[in-house]
Amino acid sequence: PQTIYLSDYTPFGFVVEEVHLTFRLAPTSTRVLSRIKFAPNPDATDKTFFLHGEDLKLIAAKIDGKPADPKVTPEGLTCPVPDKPFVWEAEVEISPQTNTALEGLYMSNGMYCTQCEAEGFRKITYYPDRPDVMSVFTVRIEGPHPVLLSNGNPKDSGDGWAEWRDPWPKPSYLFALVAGDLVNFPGAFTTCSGKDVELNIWIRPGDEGKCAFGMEALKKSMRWDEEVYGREYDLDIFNIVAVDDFNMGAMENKGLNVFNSSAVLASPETSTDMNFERIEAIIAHEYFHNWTGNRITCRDWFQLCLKEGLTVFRDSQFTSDMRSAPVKRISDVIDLRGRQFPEDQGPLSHPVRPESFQEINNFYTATVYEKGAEVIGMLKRLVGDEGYAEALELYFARHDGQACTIEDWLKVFEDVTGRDLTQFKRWYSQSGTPRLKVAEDYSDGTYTLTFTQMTPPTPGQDEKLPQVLPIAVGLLNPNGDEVVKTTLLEMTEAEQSFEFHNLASKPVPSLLRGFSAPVVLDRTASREEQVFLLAHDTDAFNRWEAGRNLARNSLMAMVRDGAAPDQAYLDGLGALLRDDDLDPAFRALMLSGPSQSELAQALFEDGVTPDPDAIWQAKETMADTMAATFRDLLPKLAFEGKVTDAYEPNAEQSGKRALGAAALSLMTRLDGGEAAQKQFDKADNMTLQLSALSQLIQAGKDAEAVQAFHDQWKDDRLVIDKWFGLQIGAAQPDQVVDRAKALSAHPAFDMKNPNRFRAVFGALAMNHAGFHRKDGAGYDLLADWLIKLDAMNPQTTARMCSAFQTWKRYDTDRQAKMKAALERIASQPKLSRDTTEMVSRILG
Ligand code: HT7
Ligand code: ZN
Repeated sequence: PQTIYLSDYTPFGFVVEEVHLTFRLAPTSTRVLSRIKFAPNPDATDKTFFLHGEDLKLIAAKIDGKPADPKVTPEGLTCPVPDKPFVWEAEVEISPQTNTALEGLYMSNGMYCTQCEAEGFRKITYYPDRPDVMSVFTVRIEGPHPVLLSNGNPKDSGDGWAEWRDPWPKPSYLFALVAGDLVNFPGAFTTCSGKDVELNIWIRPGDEGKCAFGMEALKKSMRWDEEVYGREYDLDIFNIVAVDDFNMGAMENKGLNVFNSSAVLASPETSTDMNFERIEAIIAHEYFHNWTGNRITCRDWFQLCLKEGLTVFRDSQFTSDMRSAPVKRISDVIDLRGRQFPEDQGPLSHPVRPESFQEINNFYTATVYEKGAEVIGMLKRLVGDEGYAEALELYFARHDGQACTIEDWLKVFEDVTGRDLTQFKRWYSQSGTPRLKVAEDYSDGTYTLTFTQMTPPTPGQDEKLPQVLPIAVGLLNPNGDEVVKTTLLEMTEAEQSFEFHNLASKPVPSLLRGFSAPVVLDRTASREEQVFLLAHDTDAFNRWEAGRNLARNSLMAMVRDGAAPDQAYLDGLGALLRDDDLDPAFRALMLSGPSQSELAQALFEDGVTPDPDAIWQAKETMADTMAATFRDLLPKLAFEGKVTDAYEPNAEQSGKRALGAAALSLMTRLDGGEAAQKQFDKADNMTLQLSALSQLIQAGKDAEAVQAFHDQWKDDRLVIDKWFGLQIGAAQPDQVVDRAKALSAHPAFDMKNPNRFRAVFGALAMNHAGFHRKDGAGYDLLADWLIKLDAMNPQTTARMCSAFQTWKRYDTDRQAKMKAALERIASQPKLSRDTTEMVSRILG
């Protein structure tokens, strides 16, 4: 496959002044007629008229009304064109029904829908399918469907047809079309300047009861973007459509967002608190793209973090405002360490702004999204809230309607603050997670912190230069008082010292507060110090971090040396759990402990080959010990989960239920599932029902409950996804592979549906000890199914290959088995470009 380089960017030779599209819908023979006004681009030197196009049957092509003479290849066409403005017309035929890749125009449950980001529009018609070509679109849809939708505002409609016009110039990746037998859940919003906007969530009949939460989330997002970023909505209508078959969470098409149904539909009976929170965040994310992505888009796909990092950062701010800021920060860091760190520390490591790719779909990664958002968080810390607000104002004013680069983005910050961001820009070009070492000294009232930063080599980048690290630090005196409030240290050198004067005694440092930079803090703080911070730190994040460090160190010692669980950790944790003034959600997070995968990585970095079975056993022992230690406390905490008010998916109630679930999980170890069974029988919402089912599965007391759950929910596809996933995710390691095999033979398993495929095989890959079974059966099973899926859906297959990205962590036997599985995938004769690239990068 061809490699594309950032350094090769050149502008397209033509501007597109106007696009008219007509769709004559038919499942296997949709006709797409395009009429596009092109004009020579004065800023371009290469004047080749190349239009992307894939899997298209060209019926006719004309230039200025006369037959054209295009040369067609599998990637597109070239054609001689006049050296002046001209009109290109083409008619192509496509087959949405057989499009199982879910890119371009495809069908899901009889409904037509599109997914064009990143390069799906070229599967709809011939077009310069690149984000820097922006144009206004008019779309006519013809088909026997009650609902015919596209971007922008409705223009006209009649029996079996509808026309839409989007007045805002956009790149082709934001194009969308939906047609089908849908019903709407309506809403309305009046913008800050008094414009009325019609809102709709379009769904399959029967899903009307699952839209109210999404609609409220949309309105809250619209208001928040006005209030916090001064961004007003810019069309008469905003449509959201729920689709069952979808490769990712959702898509921000202008005025017509398309959502995976799991990312928008929710009801208390069928959705968990976590589902509600995720839905609120995704709706906000897609809505925020209207300004950060759509009005200001990316010049090329290397700049993806320009829209994604910023929009993730904005949706995190939104969630922090709607819910608890510390809990959101802790959850984001758990997610970053769980998904982005392994990526950045393994063979798939790439810069936030990559410099080359074969398949852009493989770069919608945790690095581009989550590390991209962290980089913006650091920038905001460095320039301050006011500087950030001013820079964003300038960004919107200067670049509205443009396709931009990271250079444009950083320039607004430089112009507003007068800072030189040359060194900061390394965050966009250097891959890998920096490691930060700390040494301390105290003499004559002066406390000195000396930091050393080092980023290990990553693929293609052997040498690393020092990066700008904003390090938020607070100092506590030995009786727990904060003697230095949170202070931002700006580290720019490989080694740098910072002094604090006039301290009566040696303080205890609270470092990297709020996780102020996405680094690994390599510090062997004493156990006493961690216990002290767990009890006293005023920074909620670092308080949690101290507990997490204690838990991790204890678990590592258990795996490595067969040590017993650390009593000091359990004592400190117990004190927090008993503190009713602390947010239950925070206490639930304190109870959760590091994941098996995180422990595997930590052991690996410590020079110990991680043994998944030993890690699993250590976690079990720790949980058993916690259950015994907190025996008296658990019923009270579990009781917190039984909120007496009517169910609300708000932060307060969901925090109590999260603490209740954590307590129930420990109680199950003591009562063999009695309390869980009671909760399961009585549950009147999915959060309680699912947490109880999870405990019953873990306790091996699940036969009846699993059947009852299935019978109750067999007609609800989103709940049945949970049913598939939980039986594998919560299973004992030795049962995981067999269960995944059995469930993949279940009549309701449908590999064409990404949600269902991920429910089974995503759960297999996520069950650490089950997937890494010594005999390699987990690896073989996943490889078998990825090979099958690749022929249908390369995008989802390639993403799921990342289950193998940590293969070099493990013992030689497991390494050999994982390598063999990867090589077997790689050797498939017709493997997609997506999967080929992923597997070869993982193999290195
Ligand atoms: N901008 C979107 C990214 C995306 C996508 C979404 C659905 C299916 C395939 C996709 N490829 C890329 C989603 C977002 O970040 O908001
Ligand atoms: Zn996004």
